[in-house]
Parts: sequence; structure tokens; C-alpha cells
Amino acid sequence: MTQAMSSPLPIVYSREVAAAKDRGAPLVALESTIITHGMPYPGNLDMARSVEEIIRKEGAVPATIAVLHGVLHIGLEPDQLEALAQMKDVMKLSRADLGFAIAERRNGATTVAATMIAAARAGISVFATGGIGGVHRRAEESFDISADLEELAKTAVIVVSAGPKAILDIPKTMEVLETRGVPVVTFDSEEFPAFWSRTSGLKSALNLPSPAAIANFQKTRAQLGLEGGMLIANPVPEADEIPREEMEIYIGRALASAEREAIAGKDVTPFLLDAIFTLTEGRSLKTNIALVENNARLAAEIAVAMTF
Ligand code: PSU
Ligand code: MN
Repeated sequence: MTQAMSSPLPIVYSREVAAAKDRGAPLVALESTIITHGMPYPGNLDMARSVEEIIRKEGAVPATIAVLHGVLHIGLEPDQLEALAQMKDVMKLSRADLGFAIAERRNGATTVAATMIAAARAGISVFATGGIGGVHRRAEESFDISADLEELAKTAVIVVSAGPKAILDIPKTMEVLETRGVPVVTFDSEEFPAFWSRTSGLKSALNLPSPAAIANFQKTRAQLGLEGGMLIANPVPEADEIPREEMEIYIGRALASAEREAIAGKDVTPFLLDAIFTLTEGRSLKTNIALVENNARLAAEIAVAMTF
């Protein structure tokens, strides 16, 4: 048996997360790519801290996930979070390279896909982020489809987002999720949201009004023997949204410069987010932070509901 030859992966839990696991308290996983590749310092650190605080206030415990010197951390101590937010040369880790960073003792930030894998290993079933990766525009040429979609189909974690990032092809992203059997549930809205905006032009197929109903839906899927997670689309608060028509102008310009500079692969998403940050003079970042905070609150409520 080849399995007997491998020893279990060492995982380091933060003190707070270890204590929460001991008493069976609700936990919410948080990704780290949004910190290292999604936002500039020091706004990224403020965001990471405030999101953790919101989760605590709601009666759950935050577990920010990252690979530090090759060790998988579930929950970061305050000094580790601070160091990560300023770190250069951090790998952006998805399913394909999570193991590489651990084997090669590197520093790595986990994307939605890698965070789901780590959360599931740690017994955490709810995860808050900003927006998931998906099918890029013109994917018919580039084949650029985020591994986040495959992971949602495989790994039983509820991912709370503000919808797929609007830089993507949202209808194609929805099609892939449907094919792979991933439920996409809009929280308390008929309109399917598009990250910075509350609308995408699409209606949502599944709509649930409460954290308890979301928890119940995922439990029912497990009873059916269905593997995989689900995507919650939580519209950005009205006060913080940037209207879709306006966003489309910035997105168009950002996509054009990505093409001019021949940006490809893993660099596409961070490049576009940064270009949009510049084009909106920082407004997109404010909205991004507000929607992550909003998602953290809902994720904590779902995690609490899952314990009943
Ligand atoms: N949401 C944000 N900012 C981000 C991301 C999501 O608000 O930086 C990250 C997530 O980690 C997501 C990743 O998993 O972008 C998708 O990257 P790609 O398209 O290369 O799969
Ligand atoms: Mn990609």
C-alpha cells in the first residue's frame, strides 16, 4: 500500500483556531491571495484585520490560510498576518501548486481553490472571499478557466462571494458551474450580482433569504451523498456599489492594456484588479473591501447556523 508510506501533512493552527476546534466553535476560512495579490499594502492588511474582527463579532472564529516557509497554516497569528501583507515573492497557490510550495518550503498565498482544499482538511466548511475566479472573457481562445470552478465541484465548502469578478465572462462562468453541478445561490436578491455591482444582467436561479436556509441546503446536499461545495453570491451593499455600466468602461480599458502587454496565466487576475484600481482612482478597492466585509458577516452567520 503506497498510502502507508506517506506520513500525514503537518498543519499549524493559530492559537485561536486550535482553541475553537477544541470547543467545536464555528469557523470561517479566509483566503490569502486577496491579501498578497489582490490589494496593495497597507489597505490589504487593514482589510484582513477588519474581516477577521467582523467574523469574531458574529460569534465565529476566523482562519486565514497561507503557506509560510512550506508549512500550511490554518489561522495566522497577528505578526504572521502583518508579515504576509508586506511579503514579496509570494507564490499564488491553486490546486496545481499548493503541494509544490509545501514541498519546496516556499511562501504562498492560497486562492479560492487552494483555500477550499486546506479548509476541508481542517474540517472547516464555510469560507468568505471577495470574488471567485471563473471563465475569462475570450476563453474560447485563451482556455483561461479558473481552477476555482473545479474545486467547487469537488470540495464540500460553502464559498461566500459577491459573485464572480466582473472582469470575467459571467454567463460562461455560470454555465460551467451548472455543468459541474455546483449550486449558485444568491442571498436575498433576484438579481445575480457582479462583484463591484449589485446586478449582472442575469437573474439568479436559486435564491435563499437567510443563513439558516443556506446551511440547511448544504446539509441536504450532503444527505443526498452529493460531493462538492456551493457558491453564495452576496450582493455588495448599495452604498458601496459601482454601477455596472460604469464598471464596464474600466473593465474594457483594463482588458485592452492586458492584451497590449500580453499578460497571461496567473498574472491576468492580479493585473486586471490593479489596472482597475488605478482607473477608478482607488474607488474599486474601497468597494472590494466593503464587499469582502459584507461576505465575512454572512459567512460567519452561515457557520453559526451550520452548528444547529
Ligand atoms: N477576489 C478578490 N481578489 C482576488 C481574488 C479573488 O477580490 O485577488 C483571487 C482569488 O484568490 C481567486 C483568484 O481564487 O483571484 C482567481 O485567480 P485565477 O483567475 O488566476 O484562478
Ligand atoms: Mn487563470
